[in-house]
Amino acid sequence: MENIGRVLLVTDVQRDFCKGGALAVPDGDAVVGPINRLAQNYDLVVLTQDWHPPNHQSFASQHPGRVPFEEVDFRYGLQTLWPDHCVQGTPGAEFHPNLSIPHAALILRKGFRAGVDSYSAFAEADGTVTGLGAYLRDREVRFVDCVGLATDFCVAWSAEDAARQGFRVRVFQDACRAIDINGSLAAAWARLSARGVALVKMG
Ligand code: VGL
Ligand code: ZN
Repeated sequence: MENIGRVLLVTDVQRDFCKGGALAVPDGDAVVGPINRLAQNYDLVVLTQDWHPPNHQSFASQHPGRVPFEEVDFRYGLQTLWPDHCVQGTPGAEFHPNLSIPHAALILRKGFRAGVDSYSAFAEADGTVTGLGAYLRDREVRFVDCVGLATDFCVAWSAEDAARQGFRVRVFQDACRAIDINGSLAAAWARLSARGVALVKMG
């Protein structure tokens, strides 16, 4: 057995975040091969899937006069508005067709409540916990390794929450790609470093 007590958390490797998708992350497809290889070293793999209803309030289309990538004040804080993406049951919400991790144990969907976004796999934007922290503790996981899309949003928020909950966290930079708007990537790295998250390379 390899990597005892360790989970690989694979964030949002979905069509809409890859080439031709509604919210394509630059070079997003490049994470698929490295993640497939890396996952073979883990007994426990958790996948997340961004999974929004068509009227999700993170969509700029739901706010007349607003455009994607603007920030607006929601009751739980500042929310970036996005193009419609990862709509439940649509092709854009499917995993990348070349993602191949048949032994993944859990697929955690997030952002499924119309009024609340959820970058983190551990808690929604309003603080509602998803249960992932308890799931990992029940399985005696102590180490969380993070990969996927996008580095500066869902990967970073999950890594930060994992560190906050006491897990030892690493982000594999070369198995992530960023959206990088308004300095979001630099800001994410700063927050992660401050939390003691290790930024590493697969090599
Ligand atoms: C994400 C923006 C909106 C992500 C999800 O997976 O990083 N970013 N929804
Ligand atoms: Zn989303």
